[in-house]
Amino acid sequence: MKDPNYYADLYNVYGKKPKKIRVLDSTLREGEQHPGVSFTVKQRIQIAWMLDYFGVDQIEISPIVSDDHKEAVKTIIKQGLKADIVSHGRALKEDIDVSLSCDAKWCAAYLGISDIHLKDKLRITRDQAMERAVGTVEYAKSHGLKIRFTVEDGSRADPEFLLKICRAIEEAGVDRISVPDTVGILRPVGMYNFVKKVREAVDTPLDAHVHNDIGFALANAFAACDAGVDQIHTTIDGIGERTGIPSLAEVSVALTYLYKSPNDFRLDMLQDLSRLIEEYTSIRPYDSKPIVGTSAYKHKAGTHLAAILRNPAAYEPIPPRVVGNRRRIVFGELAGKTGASYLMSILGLEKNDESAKLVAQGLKNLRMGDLIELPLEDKLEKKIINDEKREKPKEK
Ligand code: HCA
Ligand code: CU
Repeated sequence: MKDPNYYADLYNVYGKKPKKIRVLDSTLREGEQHPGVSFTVKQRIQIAWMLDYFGVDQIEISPIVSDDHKEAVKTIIKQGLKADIVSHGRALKEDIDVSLSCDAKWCAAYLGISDIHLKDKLRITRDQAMERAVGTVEYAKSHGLKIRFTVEDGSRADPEFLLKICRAIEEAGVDRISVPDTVGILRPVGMYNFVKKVREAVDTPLDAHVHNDIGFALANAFAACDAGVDQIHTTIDGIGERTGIPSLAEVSVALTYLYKSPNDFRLDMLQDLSRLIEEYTSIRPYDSKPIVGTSAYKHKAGTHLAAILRNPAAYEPIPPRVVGNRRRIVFGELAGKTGASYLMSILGLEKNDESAKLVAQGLKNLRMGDLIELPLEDKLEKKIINDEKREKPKEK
């Protein structure tokens, strides 16, 4: 038999050559903008280490928020991590100075360019915005910094002005441009068209920063890749301003399995990363959250149990261990004959078709919904668990 995902894979990569898409994680910047999130300096350092070990390409953090943040940025930069540390601030010389004082090599500057941002937030004209954008890039470059420029609210800006500003900052030497859908108003094809316009106007590498206000963030991030972006912004569990941005788990798994992007992610850290955020913020991911949710690998209906007990791939796109999750089966009124017979075998009861049928009927008659949940490891997982046990030093 072919790999269970063989034909689906053919649809996914249809005529496309996989290209490498990078990840910038902004848990320490966008993530801290989520209501109720505020990390300590130590927590920020630990999160940065873990993100680096996981394999993201860039880690974004803002030193301009508070002295505390500045201290974290300085310390994280000193660690010499593999990922670039991107010091985020407004498109102002004074913010670039803060990044310089942290010894940053990379900075990011954002400036609202839609009419509403210019008029009602910044209270400046388009000409003044243009001057500020170019001035900021030139200032950063003249101080030896690499700079990403974010045309904030770009999806709602006049395309003519958007392209004019992109061309001008490219001329000034910008290293990357972030094309954001700041209020999450685009649908995937809209995001594609938006990015395509910018892609055709400039050669600078592009970042996709997309918000999830209507639930399209993940789809829009990948539509942006199809249009020429080569870096996606994420946060752990997707936390961020309002409804946040795409989650690191979903993006990294999609890149690896659906897009075949050659990244080097330690996907088995994903659930631990999610748990870490839960511990530091008391924000609990909802149980059906893809990849990391507690229900992401639970199987319940009798027909599903029957298949899973023979081959879990029947109802799983990717094995749970690969992403640090665990498979569980739920026994209750939906368990069916196969489920009941499995339950009987682990309870050490002699089973036959007739008694399994009776137990299944009994579970239904109880009308108590789910009764118990059990972990279900496959052969390979059992082997790994046993090896792990063996590796542990014996206690005296
Ligand atoms: C913000 C706005 C921003 C910036 C994105 C970026 C957005 O909160 O500063 O710098 O790429 O959504 O536009 O998060
Ligand atoms: Cu944002």
